[in-house]
Amino acid sequence: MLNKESKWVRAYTNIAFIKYWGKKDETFILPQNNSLSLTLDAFYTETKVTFDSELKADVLWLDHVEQDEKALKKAQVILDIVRQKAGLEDCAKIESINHVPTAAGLASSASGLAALAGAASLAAGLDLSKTELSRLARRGSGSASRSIYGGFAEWQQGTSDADSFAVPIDDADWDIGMIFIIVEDAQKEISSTEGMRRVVETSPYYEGWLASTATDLAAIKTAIAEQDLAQVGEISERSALKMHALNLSAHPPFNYWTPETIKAMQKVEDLRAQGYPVYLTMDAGPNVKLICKASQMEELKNILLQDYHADQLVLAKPGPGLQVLEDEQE
Ligand code: 2P0
Repeated sequence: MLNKESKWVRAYTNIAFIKYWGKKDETFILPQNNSLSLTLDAFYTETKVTFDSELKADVLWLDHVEQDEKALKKAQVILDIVRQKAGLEDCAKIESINHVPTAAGLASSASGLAALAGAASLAAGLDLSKTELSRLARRGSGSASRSIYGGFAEWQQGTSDADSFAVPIDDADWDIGMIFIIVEDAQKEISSTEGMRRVVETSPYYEGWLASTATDLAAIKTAIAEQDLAQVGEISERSALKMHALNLSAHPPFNYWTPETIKAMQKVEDLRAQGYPVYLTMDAGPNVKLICKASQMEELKNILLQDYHADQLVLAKPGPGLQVLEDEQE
């Protein structure tokens, strides 16, 4: 047991290069396949937890606004595990600030739940290893398991709660970056949880997804070790497009794209035709992310400014893992 410390903890978001798209167990959030992501420096969440015997219920303040019970639900899964581990009964106040460079509404459950796992365990006096933090973050949101680490991390699916966690793969201290093209900031209509469920239950292609993802994962780990951007990009693009193909093949079918998504996808092809090593990835929403050389991001941004406003373009480099901040925030 450490002292109980209410400190701000920062976690950066991550974007998957090999996607997590399906659960084996919804309660413990055990995935159907291993996934692999890059933690990025452009988006992060800072969170502080205070356990307080005076409180009558858990409360969550996000960006200085008190949230309703629905927003608290994922957070309470983590709080309850921490309380049980620490033998605590007090309710908690969670204060959380999302740092997003534009008004793009890109709040991320990955950074949010990873920061909460760090802050809640610290506030309860638990001294958790990174592996334990990754397992704890996973219970809030699968992708959060990967944001414990900087650079490339792989979430190993494991067989149970005990062995499903992320491990660091590479610090990504080489020439790789990401450009976010924000085509829309609206909330998605079909949550990741619902989308994954529908795909696992109904897509006739799901077995193909699982078999080919194992191949993609092995290939991308080799490409990362060789710092081979073209291979990393090609494999990532393939993984993202297959994930979106699963959605189209579900019953009933769904997709996250808008006409602007397709235009941005076309733009990536145009840039590639011009000789730039640029590859796309997309998640459970309409925005398109470009995997590219960090050293070419400014040049690429200048080209993209012909079609997009500056506030639609966010440049990101590899980011660090979970950090405990020593200074009082805000
Ligand atoms: C990923 N996504 O690997 C995939 C690709 C979105 C597309 O993980 O249900 O918030 O809380 O475990 O982690 C987003 O879903 O889902 C996600 P839950 P999560 O990044």
